[in-house]
Amino acid sequence: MLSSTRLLTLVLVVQPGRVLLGLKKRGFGAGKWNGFGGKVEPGETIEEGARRELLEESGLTVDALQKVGNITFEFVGEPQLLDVHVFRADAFNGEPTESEEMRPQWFECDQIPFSQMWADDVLWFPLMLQKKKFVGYFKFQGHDVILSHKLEEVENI
Ligand code: 8OG
Repeated sequence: MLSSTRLLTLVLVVQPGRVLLGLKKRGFGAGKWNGFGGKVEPGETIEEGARRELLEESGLTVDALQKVGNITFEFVGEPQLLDVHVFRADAFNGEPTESEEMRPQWFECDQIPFSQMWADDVLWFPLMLQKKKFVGYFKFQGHDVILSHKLEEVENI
């Protein structure tokens, strides 16, 4: 039975022709390349949580964060849904720096390592890179298989 929802953030730092990803070194999604993010803590807004996790995991701060997506994940057999708020930043301050959780690396937009990323990412990264907004729902069996999904572009998020 689904009982609760966990609020998470995900930030993609994008520059013309390239995107910054981090290799997750431990915990949920270890071994996968991903944007930077994590749980929203009590007392902070979703955007504050996104900025905090970005700084903790990559060493970067950003002036503006654009909300680009909202994705709900269900994992069969797990009671908690994940509600992931996806942001894009087109400018940053600082130098990408390895943290205990992430090893950052720039990827050309035509060389994004989708085979080493969450299976849903190949479906929505193109929208994010085109600055399109989207809402998605993905039902996973384990961490690699998508049983069903919905993904739609939206005007506002
Ligand atoms: O705190 P923790 O590292 O466990 O947070 C999980 C991070 O992973 C958070 O930034 C949200 C992100 N995330 C998921 N599922 C997926 C997914 O399917 N694709 C991508 N790109 N990120 C995901 O939880």
